[in-house]
Amino acid sequence: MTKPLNIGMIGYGFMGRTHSNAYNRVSNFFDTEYKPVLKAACARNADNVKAFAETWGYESIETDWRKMIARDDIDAVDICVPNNLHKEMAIACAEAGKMILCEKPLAMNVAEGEEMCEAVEKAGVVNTVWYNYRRVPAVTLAKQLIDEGKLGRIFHYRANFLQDWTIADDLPQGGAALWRLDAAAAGSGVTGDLLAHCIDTAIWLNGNVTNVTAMTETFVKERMHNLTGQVEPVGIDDACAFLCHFGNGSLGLFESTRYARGHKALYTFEINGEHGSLKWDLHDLHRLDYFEHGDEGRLRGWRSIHVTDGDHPYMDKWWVPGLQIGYEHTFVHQVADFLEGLSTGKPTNPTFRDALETQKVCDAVLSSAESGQWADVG
Ligand code: SOE
Repeated sequence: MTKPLNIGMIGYGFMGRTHSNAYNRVSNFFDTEYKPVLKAACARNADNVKAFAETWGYESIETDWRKMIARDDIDAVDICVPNNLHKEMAIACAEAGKMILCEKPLAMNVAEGEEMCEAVEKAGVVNTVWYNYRRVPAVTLAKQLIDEGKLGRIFHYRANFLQDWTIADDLPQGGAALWRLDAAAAGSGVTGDLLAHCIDTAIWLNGNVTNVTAMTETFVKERMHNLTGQVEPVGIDDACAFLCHFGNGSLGLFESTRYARGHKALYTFEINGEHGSLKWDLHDLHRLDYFEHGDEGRLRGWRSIHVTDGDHPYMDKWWVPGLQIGYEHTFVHQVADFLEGLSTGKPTNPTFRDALETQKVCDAVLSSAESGQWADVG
């Protein structure tokens, strides 16, 4: 007998679509006790949210998020709005006793994130943050191999997230799809938007970051603001690079930019350990490259594991061995784990508290870039 989990979605942008798709698909593939029901979608623009609700199958709409979270027929709220709205909504949801699935990054900064953690912990509500790349099967496999000790002592962690969509200097900032360029809505640029993904994965795979030294650049200094109609200074970082130490003694090197012409979403990482190394690339997301020093010398070399077999993470739930899945499935996996967590009582990682660790690194990165000094994390 399945039990309904009534979802209230706030927002209808790119992430609203990825999450709605996941709620719709999950029960076709994962056998969970709870089953999501798309109860209500909420946004200020009634026509737009109505169209969104019809496309994805939401039963009703609301134009006032406070009204939606007060509804008795909503169990869990999905916060899919710009970063500057996360805190207020999450705290109100916690006070209303709703479960929360919050889009990344957790908050605008650590201070906000702390308040959010306190609110969910005080209310005892189930919570998670959508750092979806943890649930690419190849990335989850990397986690398994590291936890089994296959790499031994880790020396280096390297990650990049490269895009090229903001190079044009006549691209406006602010409003609808362009809020990521507006510091007031996003908090930061590539640091909170893209490096946050790299940091989340890195902490998950390699443990905590202790200190950082960073540089940022804003290549286009002024852009027209869609909400004011004025040309205004750009407050976000267009590019960011940082070095760091991890608590386990390894060294980290991270770079992100929206000015790497030719790269659309090139998220890569490489980890070098005493006994082996791992490499992963989002553009080829179903492969994990693995080098094992213990292999017989004549045969030693990088092997490219096609992570599509039944004994690979999540893959027994999909098609037959050898057939790939993709980006949208990472969100399905997060919903599946969330539903499983409701049955087992096990929190779905990353919780707000886990995601606060990423926020601490982001804040340290931005503070180091500003001061020109090394910054301690947290
Ligand atoms: C930005 O372009 C963006 O959509 C991020 O906001 C997402 O978190 C990332 O996964 C892909 O790129």
